[in-house]
Amino acid sequence: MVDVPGGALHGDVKKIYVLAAVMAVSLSAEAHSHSASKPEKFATSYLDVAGRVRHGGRFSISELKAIPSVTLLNFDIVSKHGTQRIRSLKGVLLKNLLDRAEIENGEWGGTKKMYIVASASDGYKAVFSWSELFNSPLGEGVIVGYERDGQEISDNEGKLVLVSAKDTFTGARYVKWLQKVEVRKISK
Ligand SMILES: Nc1nc2c(c(=O)[nH]1)N[C@H]1C(S)=C(S)[C@@H](COP(=O)(O)O)O[C@H]1N2
Ligand SMILES: [Mo]
Repeated sequence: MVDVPGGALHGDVKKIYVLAAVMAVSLSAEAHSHSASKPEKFATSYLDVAGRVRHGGRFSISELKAIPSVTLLNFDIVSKHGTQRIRSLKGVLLKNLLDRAEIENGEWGGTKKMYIVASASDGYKAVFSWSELFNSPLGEGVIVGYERDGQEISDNEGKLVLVSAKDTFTGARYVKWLQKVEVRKISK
């Protein structure tokens, strides 16, 4: 259990620490497993492109398939639990999608203050800076994926996902059940 620093706390205070620790552990266990019990209920079949763009809107999977695709080959989704190998993931480059939607820079240098939030239907979110996507090699590995190894991605993690294949720990920005990408700008 927890190691209370000093160890000289009064008994009741100690009990409160232990209780709080037990609650924290069970809450985080629940947070981690909420999508593990019935993952298919989070399946997504469209993507919203929103925020500071001129032509936002909702893309169905067939609309995404009409955009020139890229296929990422042989990369790993690395997490602290282990590694899953993806042999092939087909989809659309996120920066291509954003170019089509036309980011509104608003002021000189505006894009450099922008970031993109990718959100999933279970509430999971990952952030990219505009510069990472458009001014670094990392951007070539960030795709909205709709087909894995020649097949529709299973509802257990799809049908849409976002991956940043050039990350070190790819698990962190692997967004299962991708639902929305939103362009935002820091306020000052
Ligand atoms: N939508 C969504 N995507 C997510 C997660 C999540 O909870 N929800 N977990 C992330 C984490 S922490 C990791 S390591 C990878 C792989 O998670 P998995 O092993 O549960 O598939 O997916 C990532 N993508
Ligand atoms: Mo993770």
